Amino acid sequence: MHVEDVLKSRLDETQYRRLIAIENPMVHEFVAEYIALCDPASVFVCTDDGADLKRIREKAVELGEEQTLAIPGHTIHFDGYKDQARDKDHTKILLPRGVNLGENIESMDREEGVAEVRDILKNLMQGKEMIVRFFCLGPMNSAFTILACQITDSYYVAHSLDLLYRQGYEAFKTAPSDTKCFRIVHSQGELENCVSKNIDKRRVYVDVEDEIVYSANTQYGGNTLGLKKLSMRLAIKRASREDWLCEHMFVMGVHGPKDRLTYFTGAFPSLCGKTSTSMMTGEKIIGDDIAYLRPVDGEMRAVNVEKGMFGIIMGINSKDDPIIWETLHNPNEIIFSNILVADDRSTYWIDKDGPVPSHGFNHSGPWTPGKKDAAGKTVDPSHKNARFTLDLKCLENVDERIDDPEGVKVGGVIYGGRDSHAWVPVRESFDWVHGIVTIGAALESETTAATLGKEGVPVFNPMSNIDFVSVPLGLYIKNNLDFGARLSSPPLIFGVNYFLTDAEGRWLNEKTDKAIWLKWMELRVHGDADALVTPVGKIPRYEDLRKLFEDVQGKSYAETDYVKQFTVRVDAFTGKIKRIIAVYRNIPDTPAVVFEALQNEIDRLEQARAKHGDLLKPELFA
Ligand code: SPV
Ligand code: MN
Repeated sequence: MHVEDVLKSRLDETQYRRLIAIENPMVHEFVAEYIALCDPASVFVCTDDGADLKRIREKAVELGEEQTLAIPGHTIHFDGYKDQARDKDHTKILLPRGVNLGENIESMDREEGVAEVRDILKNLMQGKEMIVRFFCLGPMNSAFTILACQITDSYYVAHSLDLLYRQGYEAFKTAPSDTKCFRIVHSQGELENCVSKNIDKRRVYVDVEDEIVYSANTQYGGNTLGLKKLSMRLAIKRASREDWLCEHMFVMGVHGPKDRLTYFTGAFPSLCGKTSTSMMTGEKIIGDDIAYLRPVDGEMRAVNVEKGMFGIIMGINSKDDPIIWETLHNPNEIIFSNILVADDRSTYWIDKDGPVPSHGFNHSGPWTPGKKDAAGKTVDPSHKNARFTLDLKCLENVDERIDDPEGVKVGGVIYGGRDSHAWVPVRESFDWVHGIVTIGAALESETTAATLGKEGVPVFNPMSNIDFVSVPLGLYIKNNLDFGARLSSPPLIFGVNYFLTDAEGRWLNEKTDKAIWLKWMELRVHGDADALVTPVGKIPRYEDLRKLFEDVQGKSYAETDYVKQFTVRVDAFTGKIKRIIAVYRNIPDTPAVVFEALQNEIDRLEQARAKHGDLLKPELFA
């Protein structure tokens, strides 16, 4: 293949000029290679210009990939019935021969994978337009910036990318010509009723050596928005080489006394409260999903890799999520996916306020309550993983420093799990190593009714990143440990758990309590609250929480509730730690300090139990 010949013969004059205005040969080769392989009918090189972005939006509607809704700016997109979530079985990291990431990470031989997916991509864009897009991951003109080029034949995907990522055509034009960018090639493949037809040939392969992602025969955002979790795997690998971190974390600002704003990052597995924490009323959001973290002058600095939100819509209601609720009902540019559209073209999803529409359409076609699918199963109005896509700038709580090229200084790192039995609602680690090991690397989430299989089974998910880690897990943990060692003022590390229950299985906390835990963590970062030192870390004093509940929510907080919530349950904690130790025993190259810190925690718990019994009430540590 001769790059110049392919580009000259397949791009019209305008598109050709646009492409070669970027002087990076890597980009030219990438585009030419996939024109030659996928054989599109035409090629559209999209710049950052408003007219180009408008064309993308209009084409998505014209081709039926999106439909307009009652509120101006809102559209709906449907993925195929079996294409509405990440395909974990067919998402693989491609590895050179001899490299092994261990059994927790889906991988396959690189040569085999590339050959297979190239075969699938062959001629897959025939009759369609290839769209070439340029973006910046992280803020522009910053030490954090990574440039990314995505090719897709889906206008829905191209449109979603506009809402989620910072435009990068101009940045590509001015970047040095040898800049190494992330490259993503996606084709939704053959369509039937506007959805990908050949789901059996759905593949998402991530080549972390070459920094290329291949995605075929799928539409769902998590499989096709190459800049999201797919580039995240590339970034984790690059970060591992360059001594920084890419984490599955929100970035938010929490207000303290006298308008002080303290920034936190937070990693929570799905359905553990990540978005609702980052969207806490009265606080500020920078990002809700992916952060790049770098050590700068001894501090941890964080940026949001993205600029938009691809959020789960199930359960969003006016009481618990007032800001998102408001935004979803205003004329903003929003793409809804896999929800119900009523006859008046208003929207409905599982657990939305108000009555269920008596008639409408969703991914299954015309819908009425009680509709059954071919297998006799009731069809919900919306999919459990139905989503909304929007630019964070349309949220009133977006922080003004969202695009700060320096990032923000992180005062605290939060890891949140779903744990009925052990973790107290909030605790602070003794230090960086204790926090990374006994909180971050020990993170688990219990299965819920929203996942398949038995409920309440703890699933190991270190740093909530198990699905995305692209280096051996032991190395990934080591990178996290080393990162803190390079900081002169490392952030504090906290563990939170919004799901603790009593012996009868009743939740011990209200949904709104997390606002108070955030305020307490903010005070701790500045040394403005004391803490009680327990065997598993530092917990709040009753008096400080009582005051916060009173000042922030005007609520009285009973000491009996505090005692129930913050009693350390030795059995449950040691059981959990033993489970985690067993997992790491099977992970090669786990740093020795992981086992030491976990064993020390068990020893502290056992010693306390010998003295005080299984239930360690907070008063023991006062
Ligand atoms: C997640 O599942 O963690 C998401 C959505 O943020 S996806 O893009 O599918 O990864
Ligand atoms: Mn996520």
